[in-house]
Amino acid sequence: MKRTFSFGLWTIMHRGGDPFGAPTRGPRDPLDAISGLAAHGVQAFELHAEDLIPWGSRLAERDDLIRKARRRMEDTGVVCVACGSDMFVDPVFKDGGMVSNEARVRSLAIERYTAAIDVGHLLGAPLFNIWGGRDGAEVDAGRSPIDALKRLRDGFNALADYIARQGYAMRLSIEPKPNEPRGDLYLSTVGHVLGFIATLDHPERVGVVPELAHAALAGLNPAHEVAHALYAGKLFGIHLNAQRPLRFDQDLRFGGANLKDGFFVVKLLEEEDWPGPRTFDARPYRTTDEQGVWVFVEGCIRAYQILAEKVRQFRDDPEVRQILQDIKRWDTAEVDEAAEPGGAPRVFPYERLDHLVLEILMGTR
Ligand code: GLO
Ligand code: MG
Repeated sequence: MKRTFSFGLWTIMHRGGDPFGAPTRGPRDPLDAISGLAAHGVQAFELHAEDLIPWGSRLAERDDLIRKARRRMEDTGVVCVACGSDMFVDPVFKDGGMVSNEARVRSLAIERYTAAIDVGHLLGAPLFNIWGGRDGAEVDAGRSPIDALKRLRDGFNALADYIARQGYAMRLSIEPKPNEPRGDLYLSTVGHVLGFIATLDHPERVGVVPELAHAALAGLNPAHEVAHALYAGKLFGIHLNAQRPLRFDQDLRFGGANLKDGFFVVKLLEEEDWPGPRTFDARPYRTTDEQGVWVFVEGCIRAYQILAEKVRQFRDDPEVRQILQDIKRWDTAEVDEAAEPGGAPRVFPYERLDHLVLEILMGTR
């Protein structure tokens, strides 16, 4: 299977600013970002509509930018695999978009999402992915979380309706995150999102886009998060990156931390033959300059390829195979019957198996 690698346009357009400091890199034009991706072996991108079209642009300006982007995509062969909308920068969404306590702002959020859905459609995006940005709270006294969920339900129903009415060939997805920039976000993990989707009018139209860093923010096992989405037939996309658990959202380069987590996520995607684009949503370090951004891009891709190679090595390793076969053998009635009198507990060779993972990852085997 040929893999599609993809990046959020916002990742390579990111200027290195953080809550404590001003940008360290100059601005990057989105069209140049597309060409740059193509030049560095990337086949696809995701974007927020606003990465390409500043909010408030007139229709003629929008059409012009879309025309230019489409031409750039044709010239480079790079495709758009998902679109979303920036619902976090504009102060009007300071209390959230779809969950805001102001009805006016909730309508504005839907207006903005539908405008972005149009942009995604015009760019040929098969997915509209929503990370709610500020759909959360610090002050639970200010809004019942049940009301928040009902507002989210109404919002997602309205967007799914809009896509259907327009006849767009586009699915919807939700990207969970437990916190940041709000103290707590309502759609926090894959599990929360799967439960929530079941309450929508058309659950079949909506899926999940897990992000490794977001799972780690919640102290969860990213591979298990991805597994839940796969098991439910809801893995509509994935955001690959790295993150030390339980900290601020670090969005590290894929492979930049928690190699084992990365390995088990890649193992899952490869073994399940998941056909979707491998999208990287990380940020070059603040210390990286404009050129270094491409080192970041190549690093993400290379990390995936190396881990995919390690997955193959793990699968073909004779000792690993023997251990896995033994474990499987014990899962049969015959072996159970032959168990020692008194039913002594089985000893599983997980110590060795886990060490073999380390040897394979370290390249010492
Ligand atoms: C932030 C998210 C964000 C989303 C993007 C999707 O933590 O990961 O980057 O992926 O807004 O449109
Ligand atoms: Mg993301």
